[in-house]
Amino acid sequence: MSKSLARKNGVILALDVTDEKTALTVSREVAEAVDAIKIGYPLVLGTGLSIAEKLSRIAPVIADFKVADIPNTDRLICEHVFDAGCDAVIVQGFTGPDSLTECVKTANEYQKKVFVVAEMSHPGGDHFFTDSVSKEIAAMAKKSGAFGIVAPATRPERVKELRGVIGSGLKIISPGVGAQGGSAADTIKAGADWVIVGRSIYGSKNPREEAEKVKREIEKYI
Ligand code: FNU
Repeated sequence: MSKSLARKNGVILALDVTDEKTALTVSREVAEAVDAIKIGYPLVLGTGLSIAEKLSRIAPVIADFKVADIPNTDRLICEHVFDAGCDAVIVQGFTGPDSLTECVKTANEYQKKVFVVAEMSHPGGDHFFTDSVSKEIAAMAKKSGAFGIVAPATRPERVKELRGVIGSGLKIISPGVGAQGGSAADTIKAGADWVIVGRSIYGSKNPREEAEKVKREIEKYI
């Protein structure tokens, strides 16, 4: 039985390492300080999707595949993700309501979760995801019954605004802390439920210590 996401520490590890041994070692080291492990193409293409089941014994796994296709293809992808033991999947919203609805429907059948990217964290991330587009995607995520959205820790003011759009019913997970320059405390204060942290944890000499540091930075705000 795979684990289910619940907030204790407010930190999600972005595990973009590419070999299984490092992935399992880092995950075991930081397990007590994080609430979930986010995996994506780097790790899954490097090791195979079977890594998801192994990691799901350590912590809930979020599959960051930014699913962005027609409804039928999205459903097939989501089925594989959930069959592999993942607790949640990250999908794009720009493909429109029918694609998103199919992802949410599939997740509901498995009693799993969908997060919708509302706005991306990198410098070019607001080029097409303009304020109004992000808000529209967030509103669509709410309407679709998704579990939550992804919003940029590099722009806490956007996290705040998107929280205003979705209200308190949906969760916000925010990447961009550390290596991309975002502050964990500012992101949580702006309304995120979890910060997503990758390189500054798994790339450090002491991942456990780094994860604990992020956890301590936000504990008074969660
Ligand atoms: P780190 N990620 C992101 N920005 O960074 N899924 C987004 O807008 C988004 C994401 C992911 O920078 C990114 O792919 F939608 O090393 C990476 O896995 O801390 C992680 O979040 C950030 O990693």
